[in-house]
Amino acid sequence: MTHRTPRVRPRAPRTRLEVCDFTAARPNLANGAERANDKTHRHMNTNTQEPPTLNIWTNGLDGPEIEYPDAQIDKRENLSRKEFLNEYVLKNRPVVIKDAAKHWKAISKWSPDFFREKYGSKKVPVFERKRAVTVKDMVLLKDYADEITSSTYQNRAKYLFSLKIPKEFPELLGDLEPRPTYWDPNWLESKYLLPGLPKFKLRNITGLEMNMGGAGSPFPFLHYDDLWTQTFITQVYGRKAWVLYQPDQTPFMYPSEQSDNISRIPMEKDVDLTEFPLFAKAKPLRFILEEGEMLYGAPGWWHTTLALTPSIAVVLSTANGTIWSAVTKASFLRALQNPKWYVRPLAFPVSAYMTAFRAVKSMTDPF
Ligand SMILES: O=C(O)CCC(=O)C(=O)O
Ligand SMILES: [Fe+2]
Repeated sequence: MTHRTPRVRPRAPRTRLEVCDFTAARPNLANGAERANDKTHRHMNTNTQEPPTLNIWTNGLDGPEIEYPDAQIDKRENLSRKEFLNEYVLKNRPVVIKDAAKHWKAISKWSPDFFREKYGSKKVPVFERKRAVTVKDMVLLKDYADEITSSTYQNRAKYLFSLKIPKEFPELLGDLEPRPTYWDPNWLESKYLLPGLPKFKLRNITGLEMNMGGAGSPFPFLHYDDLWTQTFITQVYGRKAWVLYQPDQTPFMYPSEQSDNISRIPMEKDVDLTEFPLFAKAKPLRFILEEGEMLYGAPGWWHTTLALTPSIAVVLSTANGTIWSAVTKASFLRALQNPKWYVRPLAFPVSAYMTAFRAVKSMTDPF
C-alpha cells in the first residue's frame, strides 16, 4: 500500500479512566475469550509501581526465537481461485498462499547483497518511529543493505517501505512473474478510475512496492491498509513475524486523529497499558511469513510486522467488485473529511463515479 505519511501529534493528556482502568491490563479477567496458550507478556509489578505493559510479539523485542506453533492462519497450497474467493475474500479472512510465488526469479535472486551490488548508489527512504512520530531519512541502498544485515534486536535497522518497484527498479518486474491469478482483476489499475483526479489517493494506492527491514526491525506502525483495499504481501527474502487483528477489534486500536487507519500505539517498545488500556482486550492472530510465502491481507484487518532476519517483501494493493462498496465508502469519507475545504464537495461525485464504474466493470469481471 501507499501510506499517508503518518505524522501523529503528541498524545492528548491521559484521562482519569485510562490511568485507573487496570482491569483491562489483566488478561484473564479482561479477555476471557483469549487463547489459553497465548503467552503475551503483560506485566504489572505491584511492588515497584511499574506500569503494566504488553508485548505484542509475546517473547519480546530482544531475540529472534519467536515461533508460533499454534498460528491461527490458514497456510494453503494449490488454492484455486474459486476457493480463494469463497473461503477467504468473501468471508473477509486472511490466508497465506504458500506456492503463489514459487516460480518467481526474485525468490532466489533478490537479497541484501544483490541490492548492495546492483543498486548501491540509489538513495532510498527509510523510516522509524520516534515518540509517536514516523521519521523519514534518505540513505544509500548500499548503506541500508549493511544496516539490515548487521541489525540486532538491541540496535535495530530502520524500515524501508512503499518503494515503488516500477519507478525505481523497472527492470526487476520480470523477476515477479508469472503474475499470481489471485491479484486479478485489479480495478485500481484501470485508467478509467477517477481519471479527472490523478492525485486522489485511490489512484496511487496500487503498483508493486518493496519493503525491507533487518532482524528486530518493527514496521513503524499498526495500521490497516488505506481505503479498505486488499493487499498481497510476498516474503521474497528472509522471514517476518505478523500480528493481525480483525476489523471488529477497531475499538481497541486507538486510531490517530489524522488517519483513521493508523494506530497511535507505538510499535518500537512494549505497549504501556496505562496509556492504551483497551489494547489489552484486542485478540491477536500471530504467525510467521516464511520466505516464498504470500499473505492475502483482507481489507480492514489491523496489522504490523517484525522482521526476524534481513527481510525483503513485495506488496501489491488491489480492489475489485468483491470489496468495491467498502472501498467506495472509505473514499467518500476520505474526501468528506479532507482538511482542505474545497476537496470535501468532491465526496459525492467520487462515490457516484465509483458506483457507476462498478456497474461497468462488473460486466467484464463478474463475481
Ligand atoms: O512488509 C511489511 O512488513 C508490512 C507491509 C504492510 O503492512 C504494508 O506495506 O502495508
Ligand atoms: Fe499494511
